[in-house]
Amino acid sequence: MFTHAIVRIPAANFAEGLTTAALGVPDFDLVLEQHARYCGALQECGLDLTTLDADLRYPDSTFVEDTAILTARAAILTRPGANSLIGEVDAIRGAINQFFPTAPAIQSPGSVDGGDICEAGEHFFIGLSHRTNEEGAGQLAAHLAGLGYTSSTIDVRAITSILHLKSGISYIGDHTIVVMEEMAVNEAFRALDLIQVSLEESYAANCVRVNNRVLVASGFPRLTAALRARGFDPLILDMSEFQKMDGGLSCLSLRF
Ligand code: CIR
Repeated sequence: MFTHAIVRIPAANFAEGLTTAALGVPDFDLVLEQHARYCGALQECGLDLTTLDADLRYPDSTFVEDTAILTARAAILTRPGANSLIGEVDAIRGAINQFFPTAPAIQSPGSVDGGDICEAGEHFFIGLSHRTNEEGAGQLAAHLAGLGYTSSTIDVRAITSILHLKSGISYIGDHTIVVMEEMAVNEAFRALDLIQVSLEESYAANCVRVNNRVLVASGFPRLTAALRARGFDPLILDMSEFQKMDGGLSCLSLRF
């Protein structure tokens, strides 16, 4: 069970962040509205929120997930793989240290984005992407091993439609993993129950289990129905403006 989450209000220059999506410019009023609804959903799931002020120095800083890996045993600060994001770690360190006073960090030349790290119980899948490199993955695996967790890497560099590992998979508890079609045959998931996301619904593969609910992006009826059929309780959120900046549901909070 999670009890807390850290979120950051989107900055007014949100649209200047990094993106590969060709979905148009985000409407900032709608960004704020969708973010507020997202925060409300976390509270509905029983979480206390630490809400950080908007930070104009970092247009992507509302995507707090990329700055840290929070586990039940300890936190590890990342070193994001895009230059414009690196300073975000110092900007959030104080908030994380309030809950995790000693958090080691990934060191150069290693790079890790939190979006590449998928916790699945005692095991962590570490995505090798254009943001998370082998050195960073190795450092993270060593930290996790020190905490008693196992880990393995999954190379997603050839899957051009996703930014991070978790753009394509989500572990939602109960031995169940939601997986986009391109990754469904991956041996890494053979011990888990799979919910396969169809090609047209790929964006929805980034969903988030928060206590008794699963946050799911709106507009993806097949995945929503598949979750309900397995006994999960989807909480649907409009993510249109975050999708324009390559962001998904998991990116918008650090949950612990
Ligand atoms: C970026 O490119 O870094 C942001 N525009 C999107 C980050 C999304 N983060 C995530 O999936 N964890």
